Amino acid sequence: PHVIRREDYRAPDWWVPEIALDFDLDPAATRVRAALSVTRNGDHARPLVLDGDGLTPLSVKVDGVEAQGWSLNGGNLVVPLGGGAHVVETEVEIAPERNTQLEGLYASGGILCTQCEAEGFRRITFFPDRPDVLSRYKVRMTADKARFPVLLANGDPIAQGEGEGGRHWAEWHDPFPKPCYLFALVAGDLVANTGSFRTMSGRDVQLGIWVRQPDLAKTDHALAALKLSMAWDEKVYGREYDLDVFNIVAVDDFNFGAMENKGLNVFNSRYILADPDTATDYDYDAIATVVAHEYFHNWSGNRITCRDWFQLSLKEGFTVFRDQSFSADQGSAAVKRIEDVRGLRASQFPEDAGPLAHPVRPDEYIEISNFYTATIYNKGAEVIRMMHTILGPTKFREATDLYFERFDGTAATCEDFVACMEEAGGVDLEQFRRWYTQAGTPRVSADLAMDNGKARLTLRQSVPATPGQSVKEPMVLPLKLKLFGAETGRAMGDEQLVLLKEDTSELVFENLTEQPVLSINRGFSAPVVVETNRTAADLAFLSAHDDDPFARYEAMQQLMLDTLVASVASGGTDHGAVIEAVRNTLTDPALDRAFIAEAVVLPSDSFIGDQMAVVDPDAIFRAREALRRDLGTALGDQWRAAYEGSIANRFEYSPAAKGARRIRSVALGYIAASGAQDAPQLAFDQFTGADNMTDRQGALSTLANGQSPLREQALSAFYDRYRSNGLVLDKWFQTQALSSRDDTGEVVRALAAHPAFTLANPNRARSLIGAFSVNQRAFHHASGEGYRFVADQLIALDKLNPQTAAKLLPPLGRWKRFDARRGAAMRAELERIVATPGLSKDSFEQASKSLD
Ligand code: B3K
Ligand code: ZN
Repeated sequence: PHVIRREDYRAPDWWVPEIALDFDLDPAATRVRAALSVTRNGDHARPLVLDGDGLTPLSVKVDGVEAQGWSLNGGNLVVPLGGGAHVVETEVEIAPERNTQLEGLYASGGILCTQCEAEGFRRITFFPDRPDVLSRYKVRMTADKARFPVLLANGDPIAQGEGEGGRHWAEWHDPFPKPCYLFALVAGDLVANTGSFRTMSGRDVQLGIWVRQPDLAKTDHALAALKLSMAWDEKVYGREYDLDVFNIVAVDDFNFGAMENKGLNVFNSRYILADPDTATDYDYDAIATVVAHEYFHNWSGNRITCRDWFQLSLKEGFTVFRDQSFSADQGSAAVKRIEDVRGLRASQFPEDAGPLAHPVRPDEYIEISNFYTATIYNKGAEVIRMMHTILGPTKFREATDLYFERFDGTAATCEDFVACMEEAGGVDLEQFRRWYTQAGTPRVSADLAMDNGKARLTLRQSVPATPGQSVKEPMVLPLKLKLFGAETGRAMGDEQLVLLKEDTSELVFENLTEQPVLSINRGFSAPVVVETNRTAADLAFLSAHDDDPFARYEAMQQLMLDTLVASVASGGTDHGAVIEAVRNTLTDPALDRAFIAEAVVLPSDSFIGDQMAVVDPDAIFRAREALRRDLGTALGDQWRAAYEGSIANRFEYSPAAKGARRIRSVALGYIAASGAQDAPQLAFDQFTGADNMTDRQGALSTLANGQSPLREQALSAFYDRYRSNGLVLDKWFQTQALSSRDDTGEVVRALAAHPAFTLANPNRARSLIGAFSVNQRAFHHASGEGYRFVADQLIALDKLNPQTAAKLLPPLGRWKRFDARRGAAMRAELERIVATPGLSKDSFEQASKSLD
């Protein structure tokens, strides 16, 4: 397969300033007529090459005349042109209902919709499908009025009317030049929850969240989040919305979370639909985050787009940083930071340590869809956050103002963004740019030593080798740190921001009156792994006294991790320090419950595994369960008190109420872990009595992990109640796939044959296959059956939907982290995938790179 390299970038041979599209919509056969006004870029004699994927031209015209001499080259249309400017018209026919890849124009539950990022537009019409070709779009759609009463596209509605034979039409114009990956249209039997927003300059924008009629009652939360996002972007970044309408459509079949098409976002319905009965607090939060993310793309992505796909993090890293800051402002910033770091460690750190590691700005790819990764998104966001930390909020804002002003209406690069940071921030980011070029998670060791009333802090950094990058240069690491007195608990001086730039560096603290304890990487100021010489007592101390909530959480996690890693290694069960630290946190009246709940949860099986040279899934599981049991037993009264103290009379969606539900489900988990006789009944009563999905699913998970007969009862009651709600059925599959029971592998294999299971819907595929493959103990069952099952499913899914199949492949690629037997079994499955006839380039790239 063909490798695309960043260094090969060349400006396009032809521009397309205008395009008019005419769709005659029909699920079985849609006619697409495109008229492109093209202009030659520079002095060259190369023909116009229009990307096409699976298209057959029915007609090709140049300047109104049937064209001569065009040809097809690997699906692309090559049209020789004589002059500097022409109008090129093409006509093709496509079949949306047969499009199982969900890329291009496709059908989802009777709705016709599009997904074009990254390279889906070429499945709709012939076009230079690259993000640096910006065009003004005019779109006309004709469709059967009864089946598709609503016709939407980008920009503003211009006209609509009736046609022949029960058909009708609509025309939309988008005044903002955009790359074709931002094109969208939707046709369907939809209704809208509408609202309006007055912008900072006093314009009224009509907002619409479009869904099928039965879902209308579940759209208020998304609409409210949209309004909050619009106001937030004005206040925090000075960014105003620029069209008269902003529409969002929810569809059930979607490869990703959502898509920021100009003025017409298309969403996976799981990130729109919510009511207390069907959505958890986690879902509510995710909806607000994704709505904000897609909205923020209007500036960071649409007004300023990417020059080429290697610059993807320019829009994604920055936009994730923006949505994280937005969500932090809606509730507890500390809890939000904890959640984001937990997510980074769960998905990005393993990626950076494995065969698919790549820089935030990659150098090459086979299939760009494989690069919508945690590295591009989440590490990319951390890189922006570090620049925010280095510049400070005021200069950072000046720098983003400069960036938006200078590059508005263009396709820019990561380098353009960093240059604005340097210019407006008055800082030199030369060495900092390594964050864009070097893959791998940096490691920092921090050793604090006392001598003669002085403390000497030695910092050392290293970046591990990653595929294609064996030698690494030192990075710029912004480390926030502070010392605390071990006896008094008092801060010894202010927090400092240290920029570690060398391999090694030393800091000396003088005139210390007591033994200091080091608090470092506060707020997770750098996305690195920190190793310190702090003792269990130091960590317990910080978990009770640090004044940075993230550092406090981190100290507790490190204490738990050290304890667990030691017991995996030696089988030891010295749990006293963790129990006392958890007791302190749990009973500290000054802490909010959402924070407490995060702090007392043990690190996951896989995060414990990430600390070990060779992952032993069974030993990790045993060690973690033993600690959970001891915590549950030793603090039985405290868990009961936390549980009883957080019962609500009725559902409310507020930070305080969310915190109460969170601690309640964590407490229930520990009560069950203690082996208390009444735990299953307690969970079952919560399950049946709950007035919201958070409590119901929390109870169901607890039961699903256990052996009680109430487990079956709850699972089948849940299924019966929600059998017609796809998003909730996903939870039913997922809960079972994540179960800690011994028989999870068999249960999951049986569920794959359940009538409600299908690979055709990406959410459903992810709810079973995706969830199972992150259940470390179940997936890595010594029999190797977990690997075989996942590989079978991925081979089947690849035939339908390569993008979603390839996304689910990385867990199979982590074979180097496991013992020889498991490793060989995993490799055998990867080899089987690579050898599959007709395998997509998506899955080929992921599987073959994972074998190296
Ligand atoms: N920009 C889209 C990405 C969809 C691409 C899937 N291959 C979603 C987002 O990041 O907002
Ligand atoms: Zn995005």
